[in-house]
Amino acid sequence: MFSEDFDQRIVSQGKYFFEQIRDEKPTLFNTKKWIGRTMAWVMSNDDFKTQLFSFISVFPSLQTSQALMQHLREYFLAKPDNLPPILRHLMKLGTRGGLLGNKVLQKLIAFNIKTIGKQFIIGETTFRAMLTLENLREKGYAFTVAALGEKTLTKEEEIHYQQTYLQLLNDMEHHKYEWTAFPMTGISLNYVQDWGSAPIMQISIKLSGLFSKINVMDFENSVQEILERLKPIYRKVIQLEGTLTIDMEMYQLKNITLEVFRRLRSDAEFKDYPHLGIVLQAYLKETSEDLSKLIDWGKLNHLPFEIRLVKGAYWDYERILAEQKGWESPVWLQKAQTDMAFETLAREILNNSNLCYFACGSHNIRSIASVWETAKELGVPSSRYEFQLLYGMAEPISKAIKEAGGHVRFYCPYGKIVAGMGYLIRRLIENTSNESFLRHSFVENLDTEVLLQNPQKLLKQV
Ligand code: 2OP
Repeated sequence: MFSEDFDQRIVSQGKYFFEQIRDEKPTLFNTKKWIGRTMAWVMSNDDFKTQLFSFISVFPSLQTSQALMQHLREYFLAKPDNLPPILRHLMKLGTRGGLLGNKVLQKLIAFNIKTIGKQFIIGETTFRAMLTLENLREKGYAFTVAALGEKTLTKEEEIHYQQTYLQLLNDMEHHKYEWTAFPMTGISLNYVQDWGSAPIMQISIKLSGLFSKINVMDFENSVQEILERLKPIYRKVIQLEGTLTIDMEMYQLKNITLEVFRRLRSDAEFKDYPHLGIVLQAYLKETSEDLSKLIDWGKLNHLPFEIRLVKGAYWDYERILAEQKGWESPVWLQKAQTDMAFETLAREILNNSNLCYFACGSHNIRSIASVWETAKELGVPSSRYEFQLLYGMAEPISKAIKEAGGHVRFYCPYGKIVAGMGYLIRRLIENTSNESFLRHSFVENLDTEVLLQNPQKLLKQV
């Protein structure tokens, strides 16, 4: 499958993207901004990083300042030298100054977490969120909105998560005829589809939020419960002529997620509507087989659908869990293996572009350029694929793709920051990871030749 000539085209396209953004830095790594300085600090302190992540994850449950101080001590005071100077100072104040010091410290931490949140979240209220979406559309970017709060524990919270989506869709409905679709070839043909074929109103959802007791040991019941809550949401999406994409979460939930997707797609009520999407994660060893099966299933039943291909956001979790339990790891352990799988899977999907609309979900310019060139080589019409990036992650890259004529959509989380802690931690972990493409590109300024190297070649070298 490997051809030197084709690889050269990928590298050239990648270099072209890099040239377009030579002098730009994502806000995340811009050390003139507070968030950039925080990221730089976190990246340079591995110990602090571990402490910070575990701290942020318990932050929402710390209601009183005493509890907060106790945790701070537990997490940070064991190794005070790891703390940034300002925090060290405040810790002292907190320990000495009693209630007042605690309050100041609590406010400061809450403020810092809010600032990180603002970077990745389009708004804490639907009103704010709508303004951001409008703003994105004015700049030529499409969106898929995801409500935060996937971590539900009770039935009330599950219903609340469902209602949040229904409310969101109601608000989106007000804009249905207000937002003009992005044109396909210079002329806008209709009001409901971008670039000639992609619905404007798009949402993404995590199934675990709809049923907290989701469990493979209770497979059929989990599928039923989820479908029951998901159907009203999908009905509303269809009324808006939109797209619903089902996110992929932890490996344990994968087969339930795929089953819910198939049942919803083939349900008698919905089977004539093609805009239902599923996410596949390239880091899972099983994805290649899952993809083949999905494609066969779609062909057999004449059911076109959409696929967002991503690398996967739960890598550390999957690896550690498998290690603890003594299972074989479900994820590829080397980054290059995932990167290579991504290119192979993308080709497979693009090869079936009549059946599958393809969304390339990556911030890695090598992966993006590879999809770009593969689509060109296979003659896939531009109305059958797009590029998706996370809101707040890699502004220069989205700009480069858009300016080269690519279709760009942002994954846009919205909701209260406390509900988004899991999401924020996943973003912090991936952006400060030693293997992060964005970090390599914009912080360490690695050579483009290295950044654009074929992962297959890289693996051979290893
Ligand atoms: C996540 O929630 C983007 O769905 C991905 O981490």
